[in-house]
Amino acid sequence: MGDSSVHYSGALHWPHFLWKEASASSYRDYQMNNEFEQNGYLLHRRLIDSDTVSAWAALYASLADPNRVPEFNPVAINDDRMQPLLSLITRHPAILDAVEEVFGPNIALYNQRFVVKDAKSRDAVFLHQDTPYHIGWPRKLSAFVALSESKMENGGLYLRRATHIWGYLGDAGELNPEVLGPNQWLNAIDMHPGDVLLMHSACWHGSYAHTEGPDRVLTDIIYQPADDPSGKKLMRGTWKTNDHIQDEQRANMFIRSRTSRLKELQEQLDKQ
Ligand SMILES: O=C(O)CCC(=O)C(=O)O
Repeated sequence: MGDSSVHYSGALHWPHFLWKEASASSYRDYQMNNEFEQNGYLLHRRLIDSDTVSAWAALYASLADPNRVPEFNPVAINDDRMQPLLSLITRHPAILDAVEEVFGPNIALYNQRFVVKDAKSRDAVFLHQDTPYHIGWPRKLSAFVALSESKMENGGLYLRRATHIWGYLGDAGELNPEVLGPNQWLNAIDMHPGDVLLMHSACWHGSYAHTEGPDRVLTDIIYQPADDPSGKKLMRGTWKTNDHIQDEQRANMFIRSRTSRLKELQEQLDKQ
């Protein structure tokens, strides 16, 4: 993908002047918010204790369907039988605490699913951002909770630092890393069970092909501030909007769109 160097994730060290004036109690929030805002992501090592994550992984394995028919996005798994497990993970206090450090006390859920590299989805996922696929406001983040090892060999994620700053790019699809500057370096994220990666939805990211090792199992839980009408469920604090977009409204938002036009054109081609 035109990336010449790979930087592995690690703790960021802030210049002393940035934090020495912060009081002891505010230092942690201050640092974490800045790290997320500046980089577009934040990795929490071992946020979930090993007993809990082992239980989640065992539940996932018991529910996983080896004969699943991959959807348009082959890594995405969010069928009905996964929903109770996803809902359990989604409300874990340590994850909500981490999200609170970014978005503040009023947090809503936008979407929950697993993203998995299993026998049905071994391919790489190209460099993209998620914002064009969402409705509502762009201030959203994905919480990738590792239920398995996740590294380059088994299809791990990589991110391009500080790309979220460019916001929504006006179209959806494969992004060109050649346009990025030296501060937008590639970070291959090596995760262990219980690690949680928070990623701004506008951050450019992709994943490697699974070539060896265990199936890679991550959640992709999208949280957002509770003032966004596209939120599905309040997770913490109070709603800060009286307006809530209903599923039916969401499904019928467009009379005609780029997507509906593409479908029409495809149908015409299929008839020929
Ligand atoms: O799970 C992966 O490997 C990448 C998933 C992803 O980025 C997406 O579906 O938007």
